[in-house]
Order: sequence, then C-alpha cells, then structure tokens
Amino acid sequence: MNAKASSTAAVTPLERRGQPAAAPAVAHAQMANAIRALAMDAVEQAKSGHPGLPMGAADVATVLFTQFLKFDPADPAWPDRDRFVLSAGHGSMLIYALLYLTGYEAVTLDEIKRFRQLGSITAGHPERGHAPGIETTTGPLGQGIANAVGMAIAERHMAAVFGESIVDHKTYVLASDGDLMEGISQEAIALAGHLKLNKLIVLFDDNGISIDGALSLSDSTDQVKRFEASGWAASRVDGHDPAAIAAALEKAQTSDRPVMIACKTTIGFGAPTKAGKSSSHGSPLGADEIKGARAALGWNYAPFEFPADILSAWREAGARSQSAHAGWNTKLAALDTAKRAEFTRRMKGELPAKALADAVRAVKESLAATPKEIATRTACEFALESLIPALPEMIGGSADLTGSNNTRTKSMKAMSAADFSGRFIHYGIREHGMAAAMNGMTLHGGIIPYSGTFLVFSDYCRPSIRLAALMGERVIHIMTHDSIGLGEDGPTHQPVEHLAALRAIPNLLVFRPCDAVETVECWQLALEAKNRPSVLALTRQNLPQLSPITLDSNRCAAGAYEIAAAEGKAQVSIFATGSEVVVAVEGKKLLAAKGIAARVVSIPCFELLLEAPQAARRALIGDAPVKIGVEAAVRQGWDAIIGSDGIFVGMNSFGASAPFKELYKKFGITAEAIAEAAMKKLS
Ligand SMILES: Cc1ncc(C[n+]2csc(CCOP(=O)(O)OP(=O)(O)O)c2C)c(N)n1
Repeated sequence: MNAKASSTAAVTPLERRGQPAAAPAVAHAQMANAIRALAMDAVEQAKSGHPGLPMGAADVATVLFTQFLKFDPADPAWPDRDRFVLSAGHGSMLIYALLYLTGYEAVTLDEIKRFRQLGSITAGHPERGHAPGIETTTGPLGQGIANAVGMAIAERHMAAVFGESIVDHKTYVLASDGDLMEGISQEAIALAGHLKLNKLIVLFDDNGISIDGALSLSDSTDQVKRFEASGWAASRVDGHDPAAIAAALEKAQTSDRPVMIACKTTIGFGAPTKAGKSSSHGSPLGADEIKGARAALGWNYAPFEFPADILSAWREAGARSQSAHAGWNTKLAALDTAKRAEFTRRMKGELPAKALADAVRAVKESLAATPKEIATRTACEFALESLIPALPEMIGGSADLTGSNNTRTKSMKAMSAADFSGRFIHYGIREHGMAAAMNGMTLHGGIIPYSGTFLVFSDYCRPSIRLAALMGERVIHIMTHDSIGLGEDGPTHQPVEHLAALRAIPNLLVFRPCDAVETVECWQLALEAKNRPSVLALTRQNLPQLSPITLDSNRCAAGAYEIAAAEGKAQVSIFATGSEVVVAVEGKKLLAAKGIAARVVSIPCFELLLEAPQAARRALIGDAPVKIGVEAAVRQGWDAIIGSDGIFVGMNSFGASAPFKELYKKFGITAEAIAEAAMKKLS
C-alpha cells in the first residue's frame, strides 16, 4: 500500500519560492513512510501511544514540511518562522518524527526511543519547552487550534507595528475530528473568520474515526460548510495524494481569509488489519501488524533505521528555509536601530523596566495626592491609563463585557480585519476562545495579552488558564465582579468557589487587591511574572483606599502585609483579601473598643505568601492565639493560613440576588461577625 506516488509534486511551489526545482531524489511516499515507521516503532517500544494519527496524516505533514513550512531547525526560535501546531496532541509521534527527520538537533533518535519515558523530551503529548519546535502544549483537544488563532492574531499585529519586511509568516494547524468537535473550536473558528486571519491554515485530518469508533456514532457535521459559514475558505482533498495536498496548500498561500483543507485520510494508513479503524488510534499496533505494515508500505528497514537517502532528503527539507532565514536576518539588520531593538525586546518578552516603573509610580503618586474610593475594576482602568502607553506589548480585550470589566482605556483602538494595529480585541462572548487565543499570542511572542470577563466565567476559561500555567506563559486575566459584592445579578453570577479553584492551579498567580493602590501593585507583579499567568479578581463595588503607599517598593510582592497593626501584642490576627479587607479593618475597630488588640493582614496574593521563605511567612502570619480569615468565598485553601482551628468568615453556599450590602449581612460577612467570633474564641 502506497500513497499516490508523486515524486515531482514538490516542484512548482518550490520553484515559486525561488528554491531549487530539482525533482526530489526520494519519492514522497518513502519520506512519508519514514514518519509512519518511526511512529509505529516508537509507540511499540513505549508500549503506549497513538500510532493511528501519525500514520494517517504522514502524507499531509510530509507535503507541508518539505514544500511549504518556513522553518529552520538550526534556529527553532527564529521569530519569522511559520508556526506549526499539532492540535491533535495525542498524535505526538507525528511532530517528534518531523522534528527528528528535519534535523532539530535536540530531537535525537535516542530521545524518540525514550518516547513517553520520564525525563525524555518526547512526552506523551507535545509539551512546549521540552523539545524545540513544539510551539504549544497540546493534548486537550481544541486548544491547539484556538492557540493558533492567537498566534495568527499576534502575527498580524506585529506585522502592523513592525512591518511585513520582518513579520510575515503563516500559522499551520493539524487538527483532528476531536479538535473540531470540541466547543472551543467554534469560538476560535468564528473569531478567525471574523478577523479574516488569512495566514491561518488548518489541515483537518478527516479520517472519520475517533476512540469510540466511526465518527458517525456521534457527529454528522459538514465541516467544510461549517468553516465556510464562519468566513473561511474551505475545501476537500485526498489526504494521501501529495499533488492534491500541495495544490490546496499552494492556493491557500494567497487566500483573503483563513483556510481549512479537509484532508480525507485513513487512520493507521498501512496497517494491514487496523487501518481505517479505531483500533489503530491509541494503542501499539503489535508485532504482527507492524510486520504487515512494513510489507504493505514497502518499508524494509529495521526499527529506528533510516536509509541515508531518505534521511538526507528529510534533512534537505529541513534546510530549505536557510536562505529565507538569512534574508530575514539582513532585513532585520537593515531596520532602524531603535525599531530593531524594540522588536528584539518584545520578542524576548523583556519589559521596558523604566517605563513600567515610571507608570506605576505615576499612578501611586496620583493616589497619594488624591485617594480614590473606587471599585478595583475602576482602579484597574486607572492603572491601565498609565500602563498602556508605557507598554506597547499589552493587548487588551474583553469577552463582550468591555464596559463592565473596564479593560479598555480611552486611547485604545479596537483591532479589526481592516486594522490590526489596534490594541483592544472584542473577543465576543467567547471566554474559552479568548483565553486560548491569549495563550497563542504569548507563545508567538511580542505580546502580553490581558482579558476581561466576570470571575464566575473563569470556569469557561479554565482549561486554557491551566495550560498557560503548565507552559509558564505570561497571560493576564482581568476578572471582575469577584464575589457576592456584585449584588443584584444573583447567584449565577456570584463566584463562590472560583478563587479556591483558581488557587488550586499550580503556577497561577491569583491576585485579589483591596483597593486602588494594591490594584496597580498587583498589575505590576502580574506583568513582571514572565513565566506565570495571573488572574486579577476585581470588584464591582467601591472600596476605600486603605493601603499605605510606598513609592519605591511593592508591598504586594510579599503576597501579604500588615495593613493595620495591633495596639500592643495582638490577641487576634485577621486575614482578609480584596473587598473584605475593609470589613476586617472595621472588625478590628470593634475589637479595639472592647479592649482586644487585633491586627489586620491584607493578602492580595496567596501564592506569593505561601511561596515566601518560611521565616517571612511565619512573621506575617504571626502567633496571635486567634486567627480569622475573611473572604466572601468558600474556606477551601484558607487553612494554610489560619490553621484548621482558625475562624473563617465567608461563604458556604451560593449567594443570592439582592443589593450587595444586604447580601453581606445575610451571609454574615460583617465587622460584627468578626468581632463576635473573636470574642467567643477568646472567652
Ligand atoms: C478535551 C479532550 N477530551 C478528550 C480527550 C481524549 N481523547 C484523546 S484523542 C480523542 C479522540 C480521538 O479522535 P480524533 O480526534 O478523531 O483523533 P484520531 O482518532 O483521528 O487520532 C479523545 C476523545 C482529549 N485528549 N481532550
């Protein structure tokens, strides 16, 4: 069994790109078979993995990597490379095979032999940062295609800012049935179509098979019509016909809209009894089946053995873009010095340290001169008025709650298909797509994206936030209406468990500032956290300015600090976050009136406090006999601070629909409740 043999299909597109037009010495089919062999042998050796997708998509990937993709294995971080996203991360052996065959030095045969083993760079699903050439971590289906939309947005924005002479690349995606069935894909596809991201090209591995069996068990969508309805150019090709694949890709190069090519493939192509069946999807084929596949494919080599001509044809494919890369280097060098430095700074993700420090200082000076009693969402907008001009890499947005989230400053222009220089994205009501696109923007480089939605809808973003945390990517989520304090919209909109749920994600910073001063400090910390995502949970209701202002330091950096000291030795320590800090301060006053010394510690960021050196953490937590935590949310997570015998004043149910002051009374989150609980414990 061979793919429709075509050793010359490569010539036309190569010629058009000014590259050698010589017919490849090695037939396409054997190059694709090298991927198939590597995939089935590595999965067999690991005794786990997914051979079906790499074997089925090998022809598509071979055409893409040998004729179209602009990349340079010698410099995987080349800013103007085309991005390739394997959205169907379970087919990880496809990308590992491609990276090895095209000559990424770190991806050795030994690493491939250690597929899925501890410490190898060839993890079960492709993980960003493990092997070079992996543009994003994929595995949760749908995320990759949605990341790719963000990458394509980033490319257009950076091109608008720095010019197409140095930013001019495409984003290719290989997506499976599962990717397209996940709801997030619709958000991503709709956004891409709306923005006319014409340099985004999705290759759909249209094999009609998923784990349970034939796709017809659960889906009847006409994917071509679906993409077309969302503003894409879409077509169907035989995914085993290299000439047809190349022709479709060639046409895609000049599209005026994003392109989807449904490539009809056979999962497990070459496997004698399992091809076309779900049995080839996610388990080793077995020795007999592999033997049969070798015979059917005409692949007469031992496992992990490649004849020199096939390997060298692949390595030549890997070297295809060297001259394009050299040309790009020349164009970068020709750029105006300041522009070049700015481009390089942004792509490295380095902050303009002085501009940021000055912007933060200006906000604090203003708050020192004229304290503000405002909601922290409004304080966020106030901070952004200074930060946005100072940090051109910040790209804001909102999932259709712009006026409520306060994430758009007066000067910000909206990004559109007609003008990608805008720095504000109307994501539409697509929280999940927004969060995933933001990951893609950060991964692309040059951009620090921030979002806007309600905290309760962090649930709708969670899978993407988790991946940002896993990858160590700086994306910043502004999530307002952060408690029952939002009032009348009621329990559907009132987050209760969300802070705890977000704090459970490793490597994520969850900030909950108590006033305008903490808000700008938390913004600074989120921006400076280069390898971590952040959530800023902000209020709808106004809060008094309580924090002392330190112009040259950031009190929130310790995660917590004493905002009100006890008169004498503290008998009570009250810990609070966000809007409950003022409640805690009032509680302290009631206790003082009864002669009980209490201190209040504001905790704008649990993670930073809990990561602080033990001595600093202990000093902040202190040894008062009574410890009280106050937060209009569930207790989970608080015991790390107040201990299991600490008192918690917060929520243990869903909220209710009413003006916010009534809700605080109803749920007992009051100064009186704090004072009473403390006195009871002391008595
Ligand atoms: C969000 C999510 N849900 C479920 C899974 C588990 N899973 C892995 S592959 C797959 C479906 C496989 O079908 P398809 O996407 O068509 O891939 P193929 O069988 O063609 O390899 C599923 C359900 C996952 N990886 N991500």
